[in-house]
Amino acid sequence: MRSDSSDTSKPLSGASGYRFAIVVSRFNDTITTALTDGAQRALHEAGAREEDVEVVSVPGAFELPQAARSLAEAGRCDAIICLGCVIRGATPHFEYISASVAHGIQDASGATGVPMAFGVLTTDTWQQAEERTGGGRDNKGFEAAAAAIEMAQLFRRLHPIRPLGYGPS
Ligand code: INI
Repeated sequence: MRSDSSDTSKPLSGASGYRFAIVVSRFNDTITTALTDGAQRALHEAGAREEDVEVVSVPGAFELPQAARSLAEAGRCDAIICLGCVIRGATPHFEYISASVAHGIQDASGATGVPMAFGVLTTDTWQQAEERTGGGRDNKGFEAAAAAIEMAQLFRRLHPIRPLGYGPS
């Protein structure tokens, strides 16, 4: 078992009765579609019902925190899986987008009380992104969904009297 993430080596379970959103960016869409496939595989394996998984698409990774926060504030889900792919180019654009997405997702989760998993690849090359989006359990979308399932379960244990998808109030 890796020590830095949810354990994806064992079968996933316990996602039935929870609602999830996948927020995915269209930039580098071959990669982000493969991340989405990985996340959906994990949710399905864990028993999430298809109607309890909402997929929302946004233009680029920069927009992920905005959409995730809006979904969380609407009380639509127990956990949100944010998926994107930022590939380093010749300008500092990469640094600005990567940092703002990571901080934005963290802030959105903290402000709303809804767990959000970070499934945003930040790579130097397209090949590195492809290597992380295959059909196995090491697909980063699969891993992000596993983290989201674990956090949804944890938050329900920590806040048993709150309704599903509680907001910040
Ligand atoms: N968005 C990405 O998701 N990945 C990238 O690699 C990327 N690059 O390289 O520019 C990117 N840019 C778009 C950005 O996320 C916003 O959609 C855009 O700036 C409009 O707000």
